[in-house]
Amino acid sequence: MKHTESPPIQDIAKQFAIPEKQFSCHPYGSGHINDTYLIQSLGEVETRYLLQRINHHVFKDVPALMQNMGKVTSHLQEKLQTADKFSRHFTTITLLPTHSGKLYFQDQAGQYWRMQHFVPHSISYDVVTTAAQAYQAGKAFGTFQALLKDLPADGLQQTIPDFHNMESRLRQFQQACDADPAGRKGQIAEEIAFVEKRKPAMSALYQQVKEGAIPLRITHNDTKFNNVLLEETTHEALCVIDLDTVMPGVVLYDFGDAVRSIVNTGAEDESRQEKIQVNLSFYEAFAEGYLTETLSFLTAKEIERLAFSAQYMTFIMGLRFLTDHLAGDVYYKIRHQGHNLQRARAQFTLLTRMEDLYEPMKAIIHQRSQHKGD
Ligand code: ADP
Ligand code: GN1
Ligand code: MG
Repeated sequence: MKHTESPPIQDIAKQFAIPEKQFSCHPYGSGHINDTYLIQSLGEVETRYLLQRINHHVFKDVPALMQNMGKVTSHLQEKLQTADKFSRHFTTITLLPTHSGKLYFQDQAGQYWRMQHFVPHSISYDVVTTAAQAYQAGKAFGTFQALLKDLPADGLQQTIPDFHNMESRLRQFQQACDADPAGRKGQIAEEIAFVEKRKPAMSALYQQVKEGAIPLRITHNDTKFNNVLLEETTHEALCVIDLDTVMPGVVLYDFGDAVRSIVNTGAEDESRQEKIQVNLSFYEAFAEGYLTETLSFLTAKEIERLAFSAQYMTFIMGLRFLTDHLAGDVYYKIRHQGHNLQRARAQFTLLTRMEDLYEPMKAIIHQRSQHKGD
């Protein structure tokens, strides 16, 4: 085990094959797991790159993760040259290798780093503000899945095993409750009852996955709205980013997680519960964009469970935040004491709003998938 500190960001950036000699480095983005830095060249023409420190406590096999990412980005690049994608501006992230040709650099402190090109004129948002943005996000995630559908599901390694496995997430929650290492269980009696009540319905969807009724495909597994880059003025979708968790999964995880972040009128960690509502127009726009790109290959079972997948993913995120609160905030970055509990409560409120709107949410999928024959 190495205990030395990491070198300065500037020196790490110099390990990668960027042509410029002088550049600035600034922290960037709002992710909960990795650390991102914007690298801007200081020459006449400004070029931007993103340097990321990969959290190796979360991603235990970084070389395997980077191998996945190499495979996925090459596959996407190849397909984008020939495929009939929705927009000629749609692109993929491009990794920049180190001077020795590797996709990552490991520093003297054991930290892992990677570099990618900054997609020009792009921006990402945490919260959706227009139905057009929701539609673009649907097209982007749908296209992403369509482009990956011929990559065999066993062609990639699991970067986090059992990531959206409900049985294992419930087990981790139970273990955290039993051990209660931070002495916080007493605060969350209401949330424990909330989880208990929903266990059967949530486990039933996971059971379908386990039994193979829902096919395994290559999926993204972290389809928050801020993982789509939009063109900064037109808001046309340009790229799906944050490919750390691209691995075998089911499309329901991607649809559901995207809906979780796209229909929410509040922030993911909103403390004022009345701000958390489901915007059905955003849901409809997202579903329309998504189904336009995926209806040709989704199975009837997948389509049937799309509406519920939003509840599944909102529940599992709330459960994971709550588990981390109990565990003493060991997984997600937090900005203040109780942040994970605040996030969990916001997700559970969002879930109850979705439960109230389940019928219209199902009807929208039904309407939009009418011409599907199987
Ligand atoms: P995290 O895992 O921390 O969420 P991301 O890969 O999503 O990391 O990057 C963090 C932020 O950096 C994104 O939300 C986005 O705004 C920006 N970003 C990431 N990749 C690119 C890229 N290739 N071009 C432009 N911006 C990017
Ligand atoms: C984490 O790194 P970031 O912020 O994109 C998490 C996701 C959660 C998300 C909740 C590897 O994603 O699973 O949905 O926070 N990523 C990992 O905001 O656990
Ligand atoms: Mg991200």
